[in-house]
Amino acid sequence: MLDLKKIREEYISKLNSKLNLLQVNQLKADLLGKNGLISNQFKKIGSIKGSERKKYSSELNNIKDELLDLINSKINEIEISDINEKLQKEKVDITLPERPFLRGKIHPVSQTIDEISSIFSEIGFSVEEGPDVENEYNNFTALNTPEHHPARDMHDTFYLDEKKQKLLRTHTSPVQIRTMLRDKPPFKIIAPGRTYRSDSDQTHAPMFHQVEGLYIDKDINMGHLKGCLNYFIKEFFEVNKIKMRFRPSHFPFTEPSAEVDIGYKIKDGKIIIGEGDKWLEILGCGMVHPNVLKNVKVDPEKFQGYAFGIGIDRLAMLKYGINDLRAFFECDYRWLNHFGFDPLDVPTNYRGLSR
Ligand code: 2NM
Repeated sequence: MLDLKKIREEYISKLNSKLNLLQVNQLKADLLGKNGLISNQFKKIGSIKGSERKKYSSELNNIKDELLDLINSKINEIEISDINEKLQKEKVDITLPERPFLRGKIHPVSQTIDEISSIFSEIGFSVEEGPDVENEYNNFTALNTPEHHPARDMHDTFYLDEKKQKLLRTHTSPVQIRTMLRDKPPFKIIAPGRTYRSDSDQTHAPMFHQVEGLYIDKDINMGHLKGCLNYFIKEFFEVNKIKMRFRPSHFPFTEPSAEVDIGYKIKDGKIIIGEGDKWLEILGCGMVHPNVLKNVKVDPEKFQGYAFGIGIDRLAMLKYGINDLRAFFECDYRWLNHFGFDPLDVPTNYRGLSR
């Protein structure tokens, strides 16, 4: 009994001092573990005689319960104080300003290419791509451009080797050549992408963007070409009516060839497309020359069709009110933030309606 009272007093005093969780658990093990002070007292019970035994075991159980209660409440107390300390230290300051969130913008040229591709895909054109570095056959020879044509001149073309075999494509027509050499007619494709000419001033950049179209099938004529371009221009500029004229022109790869102007006027300093008595040249086109078809092993007696080439950069400038071509390629993020497009915009049919 004396032992029990001593253990009790000693451990109550220990448990009442300032402890951490580890120390409390150590005291618990000292008392109630396999070889603990209290556990060992239980082992003595068998050797105690007569009425003493009952008294002893009841006393032992009381002390065990009392100490265990104290231990548990101590553990509880420490856990609560740990949590409170954490809450105090790791408080979130909801008055802090948010971190800047930078979201990229789609370049107006990329946006315009997406719009053009979408408009032509509505009427059955698929999109083809090819390399920027081309050979002179795909870029010139296959396109019926004679050996001494001025377009082959050093002033226009960036040649990449002495023999003038490798060059930066001067238009995207080589993509049409590649497609026609690879597949069988009919062909109904557009080829958007980067093109290069050694030309640089206020309105020309050495790298610019083009989309060319090609429709080859049985009995395709110039009427189909007019209908297609009329549809495209109306969709692109989001107008219901357009003034359009075809002027005779010349390209080595088409016969007959034409340049297309659209009507416009200036009202309150802003350009209005589709009405007015001024003309704006926007594209070149024509019926694909029989020599081109022969070069890609298509029989011009069986298949014929039209092709066209449109400069994308100026189209983008017209549609989005951008007046300096050079800004397109300066990579100025302030400019891109202003003129760029939100990548998460819901696709529309470009008349502002959700599909
Ligand atoms: C233009 C104007 C007229 C054209 C021709 C071809 C091909 F490969 F089919 F012969 N692709 N693009 C073409 C025709 C391009 O750009 C002003």
